[in-house]
Amino acid sequence: MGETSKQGRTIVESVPKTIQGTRYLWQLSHHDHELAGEIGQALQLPPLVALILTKRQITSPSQARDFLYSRLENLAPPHQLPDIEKAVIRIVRAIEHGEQIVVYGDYDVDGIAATALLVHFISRLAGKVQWYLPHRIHEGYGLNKQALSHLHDQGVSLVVTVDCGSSDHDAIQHARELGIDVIVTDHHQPPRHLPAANVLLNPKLDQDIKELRDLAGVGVAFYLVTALRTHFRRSGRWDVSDQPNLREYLDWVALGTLADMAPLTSTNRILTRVGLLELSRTSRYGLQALREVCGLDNSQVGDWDVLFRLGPRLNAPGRMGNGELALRLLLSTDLAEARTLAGQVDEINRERQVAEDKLLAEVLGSVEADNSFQASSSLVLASPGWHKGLLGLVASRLAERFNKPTVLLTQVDQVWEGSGRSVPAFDLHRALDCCSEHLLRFGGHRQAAGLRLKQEQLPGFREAFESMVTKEIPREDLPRTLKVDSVARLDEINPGVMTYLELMQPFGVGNPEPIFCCQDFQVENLRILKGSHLQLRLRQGNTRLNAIGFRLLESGQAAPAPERLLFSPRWNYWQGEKRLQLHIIDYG
Ligand SMILES: [Mn+2]
Repeated sequence: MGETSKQGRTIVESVPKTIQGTRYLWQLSHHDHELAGEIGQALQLPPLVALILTKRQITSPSQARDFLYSRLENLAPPHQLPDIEKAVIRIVRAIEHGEQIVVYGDYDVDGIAATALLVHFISRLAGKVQWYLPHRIHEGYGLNKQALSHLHDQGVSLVVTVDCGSSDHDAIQHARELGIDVIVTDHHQPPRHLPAANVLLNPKLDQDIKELRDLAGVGVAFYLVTALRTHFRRSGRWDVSDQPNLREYLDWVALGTLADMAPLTSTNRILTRVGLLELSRTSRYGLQALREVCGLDNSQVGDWDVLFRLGPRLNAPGRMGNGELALRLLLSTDLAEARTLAGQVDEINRERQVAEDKLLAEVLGSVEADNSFQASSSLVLASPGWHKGLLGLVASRLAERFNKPTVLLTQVDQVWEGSGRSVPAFDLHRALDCCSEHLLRFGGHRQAAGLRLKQEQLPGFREAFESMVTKEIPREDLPRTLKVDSVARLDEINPGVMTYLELMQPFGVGNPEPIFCCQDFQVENLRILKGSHLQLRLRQGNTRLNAIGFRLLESGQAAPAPERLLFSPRWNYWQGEKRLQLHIIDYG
């Protein structure tokens, strides 16, 4: 079967529907040629681009137009979030009466970005505001009574949380008894029984909020700031012309939303798209200095850069204990200070990498030493000495490696605390909810969660969790599959197509980077770099392209002779030049 494209070329489809590659089972999904033709014609798109759009839940030319060209003006309005007006009124009262306000955040990138955003905006309104980040090891995630007592002693009368608070019943009750008002702004799944905060601002509280449901913590903070601005504009504080331009905050919103792996659809897609442009030309000293240590000072910042360069560095101080350094970097108003802070953050990130590799090796040793894990559907491991801040990172590497939902626990003050990471098919938060009789506390999302339990609960939890996973994921080892968007010829991967693929960015959760399969090429040159990276020079007809696959080979492996490649095309920036390059995901 073949398809004749508009240019009269043929996209060859003489490949089977599934192909076993070296690492993955490749699944070539069904093409809706009719819809792709309709979209391609209406928007004047290359056939390959139109085809990919049909595989991103787009069912009409107008949806395709919104997807490719959506703008800030298309954002859903703040009042869709229930009780946002209540939160605004309480914050305005605090600002006008000179009350001491505290923004209580979290130590990850989302939490830090959200804290920076709200603190910055309230200061701009001349509010008396300070921030509080809990210490990851000594205090842990969320609000705690001791911190609130301390804030009360300092004369704080209003606490506004960002990226946390939904499950902190006791601490919030304690704050209220002390006379502190609490506004919770959060995006984590709220529990069935809600805490007694003065206001709860969480898009997941209302099933009907479709467009805002997936906001990250920083996204919720951004919407609160938008509503505050509207209030002050209406009350005559600013004309439309001199009100603060909230677009300037979208660099922080993009950082937090991407790093938190929030789905990049709907509102998040617009916020991160514009936010990445803001990040690429940011005037904030902290982000400029951070880009410098990442070697990104002269290039456009993309989704990939946030996930693998900027994000890990901002996360590192919080993982190792105290996120304060990263927050001070974001808020820095002095370039020399920002550079010093960025250097420190970079150094802590290096320490984090070393510690993470060491912990991974130790956990892998435990997995291999215990035969029962081979037959199990899940991995639940506990050891008293493990570094709490690194458990999530290592759990996600194990989940990926073994294709099993993974929970790692360490001992803190006589209880077990830890992190879980899931595989795509399994809802971790729901599973923990079902096992909650064996837990003291838990919270999180479908793919990632935190939990706490007592020593005597551990065996019961392990058993209940394993049986939940076994029920939903068949025990026999499922091959890891990847959905292929389309077969492509090398001459179809050209700058014109790349322009449209760039319009489809940012890629990530909810909007995967397009994956193509190609075959019938000649390998003109093959090199193995550092024992595990594969570099190829490909030729098909008159088209030549470079391809690179990072960590694709086992060390010491002989050079492969790939007949088919699975890849994503990307621009490679090197010494001021921009070159098209195929990123190899797998070969067969
Ligand atoms: Mn978050």
